[in-house]
Amino acid sequence: MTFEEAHVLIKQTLPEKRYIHTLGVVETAERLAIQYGEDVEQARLAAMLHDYAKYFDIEEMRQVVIEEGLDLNLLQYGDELLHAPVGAVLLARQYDLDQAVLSAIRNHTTGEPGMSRLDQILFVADAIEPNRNYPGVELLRAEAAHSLEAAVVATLKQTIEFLLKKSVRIFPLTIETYNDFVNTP
Ligand code: DGI
Ligand code: FE
Ligand code: FE
Repeated sequence: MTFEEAHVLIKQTLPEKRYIHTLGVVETAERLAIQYGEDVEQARLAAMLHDYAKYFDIEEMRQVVIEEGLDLNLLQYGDELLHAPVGAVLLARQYDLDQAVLSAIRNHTTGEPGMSRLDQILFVADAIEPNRNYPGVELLRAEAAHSLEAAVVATLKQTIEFLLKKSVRIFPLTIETYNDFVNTP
Protein backbone atom coordinates (compact mmCIF):
# COMPACT_ATOMS: atom_id res chain seq x y z
CA MET A 1 0.00 0.00 0.00
CA THR A 2 1.38 3.39 -0.93
CA PHE A 3 1.23 6.48 1.25
CA GLU A 4 -1.27 8.11 -1.14
CA GLU A 5 -3.56 5.06 -1.05
CA ALA A 6 -3.40 5.14 2.73
CA HIS A 7 -4.17 8.86 2.71
CA VAL A 8 -7.32 8.35 0.61
CA LEU A 9 -8.47 5.48 2.87
CA ILE A 10 -7.93 7.46 6.08
CA LYS A 11 -9.56 10.63 4.75
CA GLN A 12 -12.71 8.66 4.00
CA THR A 13 -12.61 6.54 7.19
CA LEU A 14 -11.93 9.05 9.96
CA PRO A 15 -13.95 12.08 11.09
CA GLU A 16 -12.37 15.50 10.46
CA LYS A 17 -10.86 15.96 13.94
CA ARG A 18 -9.16 12.57 13.94
CA TYR A 19 -7.97 13.12 10.38
CA ILE A 20 -6.31 16.37 11.44
CA HIS A 21 -4.69 14.58 14.40
CA THR A 22 -3.44 11.94 11.95
CA LEU A 23 -1.83 14.54 9.67
CA GLY A 24 -0.07 15.94 12.75
CA VAL A 25 1.23 12.47 13.61
CA VAL A 26 2.47 11.99 10.01
CA GLU A 27 4.37 15.29 10.09
CA THR A 28 5.86 14.53 13.51
CA ALA A 29 6.78 10.92 12.70
CA GLU A 30 8.50 12.10 9.54
CA ARG A 31 10.51 14.66 11.49
CA LEU A 32 11.53 12.11 14.16
CA ALA A 33 12.47 9.53 11.50
CA ILE A 34 14.79 12.05 9.85
CA GLN A 35 16.25 13.11 13.19
CA TYR A 36 16.82 9.56 14.42
CA GLY A 37 17.83 8.00 11.10
CA GLU A 38 14.86 5.65 10.59
CA ASP A 39 12.94 4.89 7.38
CA VAL A 40 10.90 8.01 6.60
CA GLU A 41 8.43 6.29 4.25
CA GLN A 42 7.63 3.56 6.78
CA ALA A 43 7.20 6.17 9.52
CA ARG A 44 4.82 8.24 7.35
CA LEU A 45 2.77 5.20 6.33
CA ALA A 46 2.46 3.83 9.89
CA ALA A 47 1.45 7.29 11.12
CA MET A 48 -1.18 7.72 8.40
CA LEU A 49 -2.78 4.36 9.25
CA HIS A 50 -2.29 4.23 13.04
CA ASP A 51 -5.84 5.19 14.12
CA TYR A 52 -7.61 3.42 11.23
CA ALA A 53 -9.89 1.42 13.58
CA LYS A 54 -10.40 4.17 16.19
CA TYR A 55 -14.16 4.47 15.58
CA PHE A 56 -14.96 0.91 14.59
CA ASP A 57 -17.77 -0.86 16.40
CA ILE A 58 -16.54 -2.08 19.81
CA GLU A 59 -18.36 -5.41 19.61
CA GLU A 60 -16.88 -6.11 16.17
CA MET A 61 -13.41 -5.27 17.46
CA ARG A 62 -13.87 -7.62 20.43
CA GLN A 63 -14.88 -10.30 17.94
CA VAL A 64 -11.65 -9.75 15.97
CA VAL A 65 -9.62 -10.19 19.19
CA ILE A 66 -11.28 -13.59 19.72
CA GLU A 67 -11.14 -14.74 16.07
CA GLU A 68 -7.50 -13.79 15.61
CA GLY A 69 -6.32 -15.23 18.92
CA LEU A 70 -5.07 -11.84 20.14
CA ASP A 71 -4.39 -11.37 23.88
CA LEU A 72 -7.79 -11.96 25.52
CA ASN A 73 -6.77 -9.59 28.31
CA LEU A 74 -7.55 -6.85 25.78
CA LEU A 75 -11.23 -7.53 26.58
CA GLN A 76 -10.79 -6.81 30.29
CA TYR A 77 -9.38 -3.29 30.01
CA GLY A 78 -10.58 -0.05 28.41
CA ASP A 79 -12.11 -0.28 24.94
CA GLU A 80 -9.60 2.38 23.86
CA LEU A 81 -6.96 -0.35 23.72
CA LEU A 82 -8.67 -2.29 20.94
CA HIS A 83 -8.16 0.02 17.96
CA ALA A 84 -4.38 -0.46 17.76
CA PRO A 85 -4.04 -4.28 17.60
CA VAL A 86 -7.37 -4.72 15.80
CA GLY A 87 -6.50 -1.98 13.31
CA ALA A 88 -3.23 -3.76 12.49
CA VAL A 89 -5.04 -7.07 11.91
CA LEU A 90 -7.74 -5.55 9.70
CA LEU A 91 -5.20 -3.62 7.62
CA ALA A 92 -3.05 -6.75 7.21
CA ARG A 93 -6.11 -8.68 5.98
CA GLN A 94 -6.92 -6.12 3.28
CA TYR A 95 -3.63 -4.57 2.19
CA ASP A 96 -0.03 -5.45 1.52
CA LEU A 97 1.95 -3.79 4.35
CA ASP A 98 5.40 -4.40 5.84
CA GLN A 99 5.57 -6.13 9.23
CA ALA A 100 7.54 -3.14 10.53
CA VAL A 101 4.64 -0.82 9.71
CA LEU A 102 2.03 -3.22 11.15
CA SER A 103 4.06 -3.59 14.35
CA ALA A 104 4.16 0.17 14.91
CA ILE A 105 0.38 0.39 14.40
CA ARG A 106 -0.26 -2.62 16.67
CA ASN A 107 1.62 -1.27 19.68
CA HIS A 108 1.05 2.47 19.29
CA THR A 109 -1.25 2.78 22.33
CA THR A 110 0.59 0.68 24.94
CA GLY A 111 4.08 0.32 23.57
CA GLU A 112 5.74 -3.10 23.86
CA PRO A 113 8.95 -4.27 25.57
CA GLY A 114 11.81 -4.24 23.07
CA MET A 115 9.85 -2.20 20.57
CA SER A 116 11.70 -1.10 17.44
CA ARG A 117 12.88 2.44 16.75
CA LEU A 118 10.08 2.78 14.20
CA ASP A 119 7.54 1.69 16.85
CA GLN A 120 9.03 4.24 19.25
CA ILE A 121 8.75 7.01 16.66
CA LEU A 122 5.04 6.38 16.12
CA PHE A 123 4.42 5.98 19.87
CA VAL A 124 6.03 9.35 20.62
CA ALA A 125 4.69 11.16 17.53
CA ASP A 126 1.12 10.20 18.51
CA ALA A 127 1.65 11.82 21.91
CA ILE A 128 3.36 15.06 20.82
CA GLU A 129 1.88 15.96 17.41
CA PRO A 130 1.15 19.71 17.12
CA ASN A 131 -2.60 19.44 17.80
CA ARG A 132 -2.05 17.81 21.21
CA ASN A 133 -2.38 20.31 24.04
CA TYR A 134 -2.70 18.44 27.34
CA PRO A 135 -0.68 19.60 30.39
CA GLY A 136 2.89 18.31 30.14
CA VAL A 137 3.01 17.92 26.37
CA GLU A 138 5.76 20.55 26.12
CA LEU A 139 7.97 18.42 28.36
CA LEU A 140 7.47 15.42 26.07
CA ARG A 141 8.33 17.56 23.02
CA ALA A 142 11.51 18.71 24.74
CA GLU A 143 12.49 15.10 25.54
CA ALA A 144 11.82 14.04 21.95
CA ALA A 145 14.16 16.75 20.69
CA HIS A 146 17.16 15.15 22.41
CA SER A 147 16.43 11.44 22.99
CA LEU A 148 13.86 9.09 21.49
CA GLU A 149 14.13 6.65 24.40
CA ALA A 150 13.75 9.41 26.98
CA ALA A 151 10.64 10.56 25.11
CA VAL A 152 9.21 7.00 25.19
CA VAL A 153 9.71 6.85 28.98
CA ALA A 154 8.23 10.33 29.46
CA THR A 155 5.22 9.40 27.30
CA LEU A 156 4.63 6.19 29.28
CA LYS A 157 4.85 8.11 32.56
CA GLN A 158 2.34 10.66 31.35
CA THR A 159 -0.04 7.90 30.15
CA ILE A 160 0.23 5.97 33.42
CA GLU A 161 -0.32 9.14 35.50
CA PHE A 162 -3.36 9.99 33.36
CA LEU A 163 -4.81 6.49 33.87
CA LEU A 164 -4.13 6.61 37.64
CA LYS A 165 -5.95 9.95 37.92
CA LYS A 166 -8.92 8.50 36.06
CA SER A 167 -8.87 5.38 38.29
CA VAL A 168 -9.02 3.05 35.31
CA ARG A 169 -7.18 -0.22 34.82
CA ILE A 170 -3.67 -0.07 33.44
CA PHE A 171 -2.98 -2.67 30.77
CA PRO A 172 -0.01 -4.85 31.86
CA LEU A 173 1.82 -4.22 28.58
CA THR A 174 1.92 -0.49 29.36
CA ILE A 175 3.65 -1.22 32.69
CA GLU A 176 5.92 -3.87 31.12
CA THR A 177 7.02 -1.38 28.47
CA TYR A 178 7.73 1.22 31.14
CA ASN A 179 9.85 -1.28 33.11
CA ASP A 180 11.69 -2.35 29.98
CA PHE A 181 12.61 1.19 28.97
CA VAL A 182 13.50 2.38 32.45
CA ASN A 183 15.90 -0.55 32.81
CA THR A 184 17.60 0.24 29.54
CA PRO A 185 20.79 2.13 30.33
O1 DGI B 1 -5.83 6.96 19.62
P1 DGI B 1 -5.26 8.23 20.24
O2 DGI B 1 -6.28 8.96 21.07
O3 DGI B 1 -4.59 9.11 19.25
O4 DGI B 1 -4.10 7.78 21.26
P2 DGI B 1 -3.82 6.33 21.86
O5 DGI B 1 -3.89 5.30 20.80
O6 DGI B 1 -2.55 6.45 22.64
O7 DGI B 1 -5.04 6.05 22.83
C1 DGI B 1 -5.15 6.81 24.00
C2 DGI B 1 -6.24 6.23 24.87
O8 DGI B 1 -5.89 4.92 25.30
C3 DGI B 1 -6.47 7.06 26.11
O9 DGI B 1 -7.89 7.20 26.26
C4 DGI B 1 -5.93 6.24 27.23
C5 DGI B 1 -6.05 4.84 26.70
N1 DGI B 1 -5.00 3.96 27.23
C6 DGI B 1 -3.66 4.01 26.96
N2 DGI B 1 -2.99 3.10 27.69
C7 DGI B 1 -3.92 2.43 28.42
C8 DGI B 1 -5.20 2.98 28.13
N3 DGI B 1 -6.33 2.56 28.70
C9 DGI B 1 -6.23 1.58 29.61
N4 DGI B 1 -7.34 1.15 30.21
N5 DGI B 1 -5.03 1.02 29.97
C10 DGI B 1 -3.85 1.39 29.39
O10 DGI B 1 -2.79 0.86 29.76
FE1 FE C 1 -4.56 5.50 18.73
FE1 FE D 1 -3.52 8.69 17.45
